[in-house]
Amino acid sequence: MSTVDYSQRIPNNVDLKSDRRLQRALEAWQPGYIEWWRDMGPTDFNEKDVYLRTAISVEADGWAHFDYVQMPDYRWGIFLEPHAADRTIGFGDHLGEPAWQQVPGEHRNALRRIIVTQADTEPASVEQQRLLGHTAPSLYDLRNLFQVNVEEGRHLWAMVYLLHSYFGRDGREEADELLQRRSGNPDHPRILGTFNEPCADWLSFFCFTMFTDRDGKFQLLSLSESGFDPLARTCRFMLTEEAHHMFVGQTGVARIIERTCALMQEHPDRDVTDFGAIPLETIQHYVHFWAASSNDLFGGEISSNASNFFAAGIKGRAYEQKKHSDHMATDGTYAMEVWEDGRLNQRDVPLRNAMNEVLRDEFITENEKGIAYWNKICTRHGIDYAFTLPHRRFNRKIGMYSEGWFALDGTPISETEWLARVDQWLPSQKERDYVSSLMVGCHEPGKMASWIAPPARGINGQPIEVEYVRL
Ligand code: BYC
Ligand code: FE
Ligand code: FE
Repeated sequence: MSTVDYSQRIPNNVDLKSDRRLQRALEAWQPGYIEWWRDMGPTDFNEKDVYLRTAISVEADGWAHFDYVQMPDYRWGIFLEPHAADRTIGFGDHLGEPAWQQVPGEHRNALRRIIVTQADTEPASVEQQRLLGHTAPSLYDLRNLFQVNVEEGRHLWAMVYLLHSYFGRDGREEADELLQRRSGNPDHPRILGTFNEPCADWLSFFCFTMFTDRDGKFQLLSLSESGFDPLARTCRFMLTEEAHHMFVGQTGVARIIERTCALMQEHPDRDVTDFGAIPLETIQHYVHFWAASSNDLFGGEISSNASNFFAAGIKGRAYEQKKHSDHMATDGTYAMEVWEDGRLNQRDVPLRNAMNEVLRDEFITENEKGIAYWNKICTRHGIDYAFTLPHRRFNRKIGMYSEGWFALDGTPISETEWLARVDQWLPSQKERDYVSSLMVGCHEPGKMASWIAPPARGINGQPIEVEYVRL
């Protein structure tokens, strides 16, 4: 079961051919997907050969195969981690009961909503990134962009498989809708805020894969614990692909910092913009924007939805089994600074209602590690600069802190003060213009744009100079 059957129109390890109805439904959805990819994916590169990895098994060791592929021919498929026969529900009110192999009627709507929300982000990100190919800083980066794009496409397939298999007619309707919403379209937008934000330059792209894909990681971790077994197994395999997306973000920003610091060290009296590099402050401002927007993706701090999802056993905490011992979470509380009547008050919130905040904590802790790694680059070059994350209250659009104004360090401020200082915190128009002026494609094998250092190594043990995309 762990080997993927590539003889089928839809590659899979779920023995799709034994379920004719489902196979036909998915094959009927497939042309719409390809049409969407051709319209809304990296349109101008569909005829190019790209050095891509494709999943060929779900085993941890050696699941990937690398070869040159034209993206519309990528073998998008359905891969679930193997089924564990005696798996039980690991948290919430159904703790210890056998995991569900079918959707329980009473949780059907909640599950569908979660799956649709997860699904919606995948094509949204491809839409957001669709024009970046033209301005890639190297062929190495161009290839990584496309790798991320095809895998986000596969993540959509993973969720559509669940909708088609387990949700009948309304699942099929939702699957169709997923190809109709459009990132940033005011009349028919994607569901979650961050996925409607423009991602038009590579600094944004690297911040997006650093922070927004990391939200993906933590949402997938919490869904991997789900009592609905097919969802858990699907998400576990998606996580293996997610690691590369965050690598792209973490190392992408690191290479920009590396380039800037090297120039600052070499030319202490000059401005790095003289050399077409990006000032550290500008990078920091982009970090503020994308980290804050990605904080929103965890939802409200106090959430009855989150409590219901946990109680129902459909969405757990990250590493629920490994890290936690009380899987009921009925007695615990979470100490939180609650924003009410224009003031922050310390309150103990019932733990189940704070599950979004618990997950956001994990996210922030991991982001801090990424920031520390970037700061080592500054130190290594003797540059006195330290990147920081914005406080979780900063620039929020979702949750209770969206009702106030908060400085970078989380201090409540007035709207007037916010307006006076926002350009010191978020990318100003001038900074955006400068960054976008640097966005010219650098498409010669082995060459890098002026604002980014080369990667430490190439893809799959290959040299950096390989023609990763044949243009
Ligand atoms: N923007 O109780 P609340 C990824 C809505 S990323 C707009 O606060 P809840 C990827 C919420 O839906 C991972 N609306 O939140 C990354 C609710 O709406 P309704 C994606 C938002 O429900 C990069 C209302 O506000 N996966 O995979 O506990 C590239 C109040 O709800 C936002 C998931 O998100 C927002 N930011 O939880 C590619 C997992 N936040 O019902 C891919 C599935 C909240 O009042 N989703 N709202 O109309 C969930 O588990 C939950 O829906 C959320 C929010 C975590 C999103
Ligand atoms: Fe994804
Ligand atoms: Fe991703």
